[in-house]
Amino acid sequence: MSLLKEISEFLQQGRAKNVKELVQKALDDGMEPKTILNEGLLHGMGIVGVKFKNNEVYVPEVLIAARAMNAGMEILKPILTETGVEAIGKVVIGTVKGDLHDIGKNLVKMMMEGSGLEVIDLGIDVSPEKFIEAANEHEAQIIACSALLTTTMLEMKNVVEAAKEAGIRDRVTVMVGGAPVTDSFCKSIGADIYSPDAATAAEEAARVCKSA
Ligand code: B1M
Repeated sequence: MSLLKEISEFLQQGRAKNVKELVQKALDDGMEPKTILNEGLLHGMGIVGVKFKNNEVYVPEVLIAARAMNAGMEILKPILTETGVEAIGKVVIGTVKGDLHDIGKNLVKMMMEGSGLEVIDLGIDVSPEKFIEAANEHEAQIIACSALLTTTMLEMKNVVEAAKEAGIRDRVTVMVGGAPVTDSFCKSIGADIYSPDAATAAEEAARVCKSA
């Protein structure tokens, strides 16, 4: 079995220690970090997602797989984020109110840091008020919202509205993303940028800050 397939399999089984060891081995063998992420870790998580949807696995198994995913990401993070340059801008990021999914958000954060941005991570279940408070406190150019549920993505509109009410809408760019989010949804709620994946989100955020 190839190393990437083994990483994917161990992740699906929730074997964090094995995932960690094999990610390290893949790096030592000279494999590209992005290949390990996409074809090993994300491949495994994708299969868990399909099984979850089909009721073949349940919340505990998904949580254990998520823990294995994070263990692998811990090894990749320093390599994906090393830039050695001064921050080009500040981003406040969080998963919206009512939503506890943070793997995608963590990935976006990691990629943004790798693009030279300073990222203030507010975690999960973040209220619109908290996004605004942090954007003000840190003088961030970007508020980045992640949502994984069709119910919680509606909270993104409240973040846009809260920015308007706080009088900061014209100086802050609101970025949105997450599996159920689309470009047309982004436009419909008056947010600025939708990105389908972490790498694109990082590129877009860096573009915004460089052109500011
Ligand atoms: Co949840 N869950 N979950 N879950 N879960 C989904 C999202 C679901 C699609 C599963 C399914 O039914 N197929 C479904 C949502 C259905 C819907 O609303 N359409 C679902 C459900 C229903 C639920 C619960 C309600 C289940 C229950 O309790 N009955 C519950 C809700 C809890 C809550 O949030 N209030 C729940 C709970 C959980 C766990 C806690 C068990 C766990 C989360 C653990 C954690 O995050 N620490 C979990 C997981 C892991 C998943 C799946 C399997 C995987 C999500 C994931 O991490 N994917 C997911 C099924 C799936 O997506 N296939 C599912 C990997 C991650 C890298 O992808 O987050 O999409 P993603 O991020 C991508 C892009 O979307 C993008 O970049 C990343 C890739 O580059 N991106 C952005 C993300 N944020 C961005 C922001 C940006 C730009 C891009 O700009 C700011």
